[in-house]
Amino acid sequence: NVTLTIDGQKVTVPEGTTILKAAEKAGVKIPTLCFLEHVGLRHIKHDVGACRVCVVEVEGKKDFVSSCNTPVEEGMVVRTHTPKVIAARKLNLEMMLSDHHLDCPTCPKNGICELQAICAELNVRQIRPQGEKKDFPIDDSSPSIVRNPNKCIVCQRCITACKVLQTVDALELYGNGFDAVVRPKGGLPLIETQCVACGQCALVCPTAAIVEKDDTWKVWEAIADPKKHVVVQTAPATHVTIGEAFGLPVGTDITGKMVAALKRLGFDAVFDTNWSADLTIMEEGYELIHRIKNGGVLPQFTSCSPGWIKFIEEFYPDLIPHVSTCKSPQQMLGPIAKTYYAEKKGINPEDIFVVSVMPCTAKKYEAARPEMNAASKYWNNPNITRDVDVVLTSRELIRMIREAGIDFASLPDEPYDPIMGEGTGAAQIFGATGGVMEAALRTAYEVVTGKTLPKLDFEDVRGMKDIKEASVNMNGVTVKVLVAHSLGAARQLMDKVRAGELKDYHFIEIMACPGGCIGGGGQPIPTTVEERENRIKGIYERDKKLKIRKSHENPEIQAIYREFLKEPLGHKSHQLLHTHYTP
Ligand code: HC1
Repeated sequence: NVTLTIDGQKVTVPEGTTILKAAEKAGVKIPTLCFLEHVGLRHIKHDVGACRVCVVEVEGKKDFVSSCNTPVEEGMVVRTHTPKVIAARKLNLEMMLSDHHLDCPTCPKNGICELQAICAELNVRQIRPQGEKKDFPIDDSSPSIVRNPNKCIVCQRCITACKVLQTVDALELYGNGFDAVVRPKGGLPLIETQCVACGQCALVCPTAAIVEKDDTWKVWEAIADPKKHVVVQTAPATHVTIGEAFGLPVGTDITGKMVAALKRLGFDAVFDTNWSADLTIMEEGYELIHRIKNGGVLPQFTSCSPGWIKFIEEFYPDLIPHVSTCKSPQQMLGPIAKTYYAEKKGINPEDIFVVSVMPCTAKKYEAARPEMNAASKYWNNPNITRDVDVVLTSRELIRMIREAGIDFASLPDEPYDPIMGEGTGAAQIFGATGGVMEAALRTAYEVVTGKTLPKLDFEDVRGMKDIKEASVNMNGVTVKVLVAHSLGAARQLMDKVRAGELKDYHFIEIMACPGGCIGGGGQPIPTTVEERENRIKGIYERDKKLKIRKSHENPEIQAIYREFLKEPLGHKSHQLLHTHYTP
């Protein structure tokens, strides 16, 4: 242990503790800006000391030291809030503002900008140094993410998220001093880099230097068009996250309120991606059984997380034959809306406009993939272009609800519309890491054994551990499964698959984001480790509450097989619900 004095108080902390943490223990709050305790997972920290907002005076040292990354020393005497320290912090912030555009009223982060908040907290009222305003071009080359380097304060949180958490490493620090900026590797437009569109950079960016692409205007236009029949689907993770923005506790189940809000926004029908998650389980579960019985490529990998799909295409193309051919639930609902639903309702599929509400920035990229046009091929009609026309992130839906003046927290609960509105508990847990696997096991066990599963909860695959493992005996075969979340964890598993070390495993679930979709790049900010954990709690509580908790027992899924698809992996399923990735 080390004992030091902070603002006159003696504090004893373990060796290696930073001044910032020791001060916290002494009840002293030092302001921070670039510091991030946990980038997505508890073991990934960001303490580069770049912003120098957390500086303190240490007796005997000539210069101020940044408290976030300076370890304590025996006998150290620290002063955190002397007039000199306060003035230094303010000056550091003023330097940051001196070349900033200060277009706060129209900034996408207006009201939730950490730079704005810290300036308010530290009572910054003037900008003495005057620098030349930055003049970088805005990079909107990605369908998911917009980079505005003029708003970059070089905190480098995005670099840690991309390089350490996700091991994608698409961003770099370039230049120095006033000219320093974070940019895509080699100065390329983002779309030309290895970026997988996961949006973890946008979650940690304190300003609007990296944000989701705003597509809300396309949805307003579609709703205003009387010719269009505009339907919307809501992802599993959104059921427990949208409420945060309206003051409800993190993890609150706001399903009924979200449906009510979407109806008030003017959507013609409100459907649930949970319905198509159940459909995915039918197709993916049967695919797994088929691979096991027929000597197919194993382990099978899940395919619903588009950031993960881009990651495997980019870094492990040789392993693509392991990836399930199932499209994601988002991309299953789209073509079904423009075929089965269109037929049942007698609506011209050309007039159907499908909107998704997703926790994920990569879903925008997924929907824009050229092969995601199954309805067009089904009808042989080039006027139908995409299966899913627009993807909104959770944050965009929140903005639309605010724009429409809807008092979200006091809305009544309203039900989804029939045909694609029913979702089971199995589908609900798709939103948390391990959920797709657990849902698949609930169905595969009963299909293979013909017996009722004695216990529905597969606790081993739940929770925030990076890599989880379980095995289930099905008619004498021990089915072995693995689950990983975050692409850094996925990389660990992929290296083992490549080395032939996981040959006796059958199924691997990968979700690109820490915690699964509840921690997606399009979710409400902040998305900290604590938020992720509370959202996961909300997901499993909703699963427990639902009467039907297994995908194959969903009556609307049984209906689509009876009336339209006929059987899992059948002809229509292949036309509409499956795809192939080319190595
Ligand atoms: Fe997900 Fe999925 S669970 S990928 O995380 O399979 O985004 O929520 O919608 O499609 O269902 C996301 C969430 C989501 C799909 C489903």
